[in-house]
Amino acid sequence: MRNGRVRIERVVVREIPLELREFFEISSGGTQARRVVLLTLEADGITAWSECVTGETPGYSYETTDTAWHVLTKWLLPALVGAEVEDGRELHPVPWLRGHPMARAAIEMAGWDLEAKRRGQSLRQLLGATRGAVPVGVSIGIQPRNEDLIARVEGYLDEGYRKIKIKIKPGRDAEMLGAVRNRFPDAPLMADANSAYTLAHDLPRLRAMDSCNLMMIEQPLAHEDLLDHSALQREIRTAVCLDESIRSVEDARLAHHLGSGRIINIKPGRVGGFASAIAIHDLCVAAGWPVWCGGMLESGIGRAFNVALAALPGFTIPGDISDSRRYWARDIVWPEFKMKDGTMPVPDGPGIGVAPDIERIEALTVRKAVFEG
Ligand code: OSB
Ligand code: MG
Repeated sequence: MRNGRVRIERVVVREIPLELREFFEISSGGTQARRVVLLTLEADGITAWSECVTGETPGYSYETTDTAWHVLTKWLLPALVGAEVEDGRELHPVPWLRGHPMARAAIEMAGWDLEAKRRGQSLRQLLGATRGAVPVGVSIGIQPRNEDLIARVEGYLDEGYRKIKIKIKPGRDAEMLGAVRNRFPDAPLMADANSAYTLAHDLPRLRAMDSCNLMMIEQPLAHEDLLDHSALQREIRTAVCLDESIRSVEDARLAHHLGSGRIINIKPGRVGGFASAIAIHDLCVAAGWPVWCGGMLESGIGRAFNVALAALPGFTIPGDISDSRRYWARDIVWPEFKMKDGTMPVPDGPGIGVAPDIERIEALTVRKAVFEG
């Protein structure tokens, strides 16, 4: 345990390309080649890591790899280097900067890794979470053919995943989900629309999906909407789960007040970091809403944060936290993430509890900015 103030001496942000093993399509578009932004903070002889979860296109959020790079290198990181705090979790440079929660979260979460490593604790311990393993599922991109989708669902169920999330879009929805449900009458299935529908035009389609006995339907309506989701939740039996619409604890309070769903998918990057994610978790526990931890096709570095967060007690629904092998031919951390009996073990080494493969990361780096002082 190191006491006293800690000063951020050096900060490095890098971009590395990382090829997904399989093309991943959501309603707004597809990804094969991820452009992963990694952050390291050096302080007190410790190197803390984090991953910025932005996507390549502004199809999920307005933030992208390039907007995060801009906001980090122009505003956030110059203000971070030289900063001194009592606790790494207090690193919040540039309080006047509006928006850009994913860019800000990268700093905040690196601060959690730093603080955990200073204390010789795992992220899970620093969070006060007690579970040593968390139930997990898998998210399957839109498949053009039902038989390919069914083969994947079958494979993942055989592997032991406890929730199968199927991406949908208009034209690949009710009929397709019905075919999967027919084949797997009791499987824990859900759908994620990534905002592909409107209440005004698509209620009949949404009603058709309502009869597929899904665990939930995630983010059917507009990415910033809460009002229409509230109206929709009154029209269907299936639980509505909010993803894109929840960017802060204030959004979660509104969602509870309006009844805009019954479940929240918490992604720490989307909501600005761990502190915000914990506040949303606590609010949901108090309101009786179950939560689960979503994913953004992270490398093992981002995944380590998700697994630790999901060890909090309100995360009762399996998260979108899958094996490293489900995403990558080879992950950039050691050991890789490997599910056992439908659960992901939570690393218990200091901080993120996995070791980034620094040599490989360095070799893969296509751009890098260094801040010292
Ligand atoms: O909506 O949850 C989503 C990936 C990219 C963008 C949005 C989403 C997703 C996923 C992937 O569903 C989940 C994972 O990382 O396994
Ligand atoms: Mg989603």
